Amino acid sequence: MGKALDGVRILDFTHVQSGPTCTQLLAWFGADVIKVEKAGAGDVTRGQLQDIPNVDSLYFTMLNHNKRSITLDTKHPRGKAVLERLIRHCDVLVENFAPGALERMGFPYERIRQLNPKMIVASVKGFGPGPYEDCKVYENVAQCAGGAASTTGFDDGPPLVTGAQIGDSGTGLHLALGIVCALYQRNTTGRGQKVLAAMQDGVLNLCRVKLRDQQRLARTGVMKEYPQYPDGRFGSSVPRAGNASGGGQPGWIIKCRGWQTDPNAYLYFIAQAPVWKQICAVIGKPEWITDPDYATPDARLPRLTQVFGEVEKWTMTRTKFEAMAEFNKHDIPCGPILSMEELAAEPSLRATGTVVEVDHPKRGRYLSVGNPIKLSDSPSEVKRSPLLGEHTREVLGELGLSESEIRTLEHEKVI
Ligand code: CAO
Repeated sequence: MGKALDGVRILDFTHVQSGPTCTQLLAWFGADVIKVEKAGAGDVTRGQLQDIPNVDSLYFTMLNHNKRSITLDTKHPRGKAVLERLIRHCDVLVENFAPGALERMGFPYERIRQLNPKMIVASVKGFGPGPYEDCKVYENVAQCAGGAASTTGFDDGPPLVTGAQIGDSGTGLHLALGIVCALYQRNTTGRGQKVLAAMQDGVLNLCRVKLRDQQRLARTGVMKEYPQYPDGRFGSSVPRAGNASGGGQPGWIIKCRGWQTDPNAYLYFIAQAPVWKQICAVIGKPEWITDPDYATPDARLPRLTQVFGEVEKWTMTRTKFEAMAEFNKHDIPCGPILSMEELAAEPSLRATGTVVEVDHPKRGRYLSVGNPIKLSDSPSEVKRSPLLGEHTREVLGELGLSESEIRTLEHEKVI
């Protein structure tokens, strides 16, 4: 059995994080991803946050698995000629340049379409059409502009960005879906099209529950599952909710044994209504099962602080894993706060390929994430990222360039 995207050729003009996550996903599913990098320089992340001098950084290696790398100066006339061949050769062009860069290079969409009407041209930009469409954007700008930061953190503190790269990797995921849809539609239309995933839009899409809450707040003036209720005040926009669950079942992060010295000795606990009796029994508050102040979800809403306080008294005498094991026996939903150290060592994640060890000729073995999406008939195999220009000659040969043409390009530093 081949791979899901066998035969799909991607001209990968992406750099930094958002675009590379998209093309890495497509490569994991079997597409031939040809990453085009600036001659002599390469993707800027190769040299950023290096942990080993002069060796491709983990930043780069973990975002560019299963790709081939060619170097090409696409502003040089001879480089442009090679790029034209690449456009004819590939199915999809993916880019996340600053707005207008592709046009300045001489390759607006119309020109690409002329060269290859079947080509899908997929872009990540910071913003969609509107007042900010010309702005450069990085991860945290998108988190702030997409509604994540204003709703993250505690009510008495400043907005917070989150560690999950929802602006970059999140938008890369959105773009990958757009590309696969456009490829699917091309099967019937025979035509390519443009695909745009704006980072602000992607973040807002992931923050949709907060847009839901904005409308609830506007209508009712209060959100009873938020920690501000009943003692705090609500303003006109959705406040930061601390660790509240954001769903119909209240939750909070509570301390477990060792929290004084271990920053991750915590558990996320959910006071799920269907298991309220079990919760009361486990934490030693059987009277709450019938007490009208605690017996129903609505009665508990103004008393969530007391509820979580009592649960915490119980969890503080156990490790997060002991507490989880006990709660799980009674179907009570909860989850330990896992550190990166714990995740890196977790055998079940290694077994499923979600965390993989990869060999690299210059850095040796390193740890990476593997494909988080599992297809039963198209399993992903994670291959190391390419060295800068490792496949230039190979790809130019496939494009039909002769040895003397390739030497000329080398001589003129176009590749
Ligand atoms: N040969 C010759 N020139 C090349 C080239 C190649 N192979 N590849 C890229 N270039 C040129 C581009 O044409 C561009 O030139 P001009 O500025 O003259 O048009 C130049 O390199 C730099 O491109 P850039 O503006 O995209 O890069 P930057 O470092 O200044 O900005 C970023 C980076 C990420 C802010 C910007 O690309 C951006 O906003 N992208 C869209 C949003 C996005 O994806 N952000 C997430 C990034 S990850 O946090």
